[in-house]
Amino acid sequence: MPVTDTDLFLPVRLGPYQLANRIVMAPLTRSRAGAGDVPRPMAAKYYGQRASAGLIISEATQISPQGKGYAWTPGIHSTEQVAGWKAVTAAVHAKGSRIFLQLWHVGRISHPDLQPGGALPVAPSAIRPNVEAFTETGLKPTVTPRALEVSELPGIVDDYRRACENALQAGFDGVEVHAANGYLLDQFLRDGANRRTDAYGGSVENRVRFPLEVTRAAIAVCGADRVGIRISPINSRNDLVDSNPEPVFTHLVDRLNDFGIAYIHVIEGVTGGPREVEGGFDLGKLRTRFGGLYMANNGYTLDLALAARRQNKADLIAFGKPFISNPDLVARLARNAPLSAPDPATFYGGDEHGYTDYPELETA
Ligand code: 8OZ
Repeated sequence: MPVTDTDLFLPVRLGPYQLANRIVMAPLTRSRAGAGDVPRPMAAKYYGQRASAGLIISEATQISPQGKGYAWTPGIHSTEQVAGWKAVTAAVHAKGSRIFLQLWHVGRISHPDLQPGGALPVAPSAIRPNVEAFTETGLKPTVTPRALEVSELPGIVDDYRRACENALQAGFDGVEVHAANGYLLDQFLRDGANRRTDAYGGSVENRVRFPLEVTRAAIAVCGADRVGIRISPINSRNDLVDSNPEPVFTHLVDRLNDFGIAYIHVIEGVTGGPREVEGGFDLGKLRTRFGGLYMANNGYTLDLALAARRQNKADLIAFGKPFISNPDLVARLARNAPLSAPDPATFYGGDEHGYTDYPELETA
């Protein structure tokens, strides 16, 4: 039975683009890049297979060698990487979809094995996260990062700026600033990782400063209507907490609203986990403060997505894991057809198995 009486499958405006529907493929790390952190040709096949999504957000992509924190993730800082991504954006555009690049600097969620010259990972403050890093030779405990000098911050903003220029050159339709899940920008936002006593730490205004400088750089390159941001306000992923997230994220969203960016992409709850979090706050407050599009993510089913649209709680719904195992997810949702379950053993690393070989419904 086709699902009617919803606008989930109807076109919607995002900045300069008319998206085919309100369903977004969420950014998904798959750790399958080749030598030089270059996307391999199979990435073009994978993203092309999923291009019935109104919008695709690329997997998190390092803006610089320093920004890398996981084995075999792709970058957007070399000419070879730009060439690799061109095949991806061409495959997506050939199917009539749009694709934004997710800009990633991991900060302290890394390991010297993954850093240029075996350097220490960098962070707002020298506080070790209690997690393991995913290196080419397996999981390793993280080390205490080096606190960034204030004089180094403009160089990182420049790395973001160059990454945006490269993204446009590679054919991306826009960029998403990754400020979620405990990586560098989230580390600046939260007092669990940011103990700085300069202009980038302490007060809420100071902690949002660096993420806003990065967003401004992205806007300068792409235009505000082709920039989005991903946040996870009530998430403790990657050992990152805040004593009081609500004022941080309401202030951040107010400033982003002033900038006029295209969307905020909100991970509702714990990434990949429960949607309700003890000590959290009502994320609906962020939606009402923001004039652009609100993209909701985390554990959405068809029913939750239909309800979110019916109650106007979100403009766009991002699906993650269901897109791994259902390349034709939009068609399946539109028919309320069964979804196939993804195999976690093939989430990270490897070849086309578990990547481009999930069948569509007709052949399943
Ligand atoms: C899963 C595995 C590795 C990285 C995130 C980029 O949490 C990630 C990620 C997810 O945002």
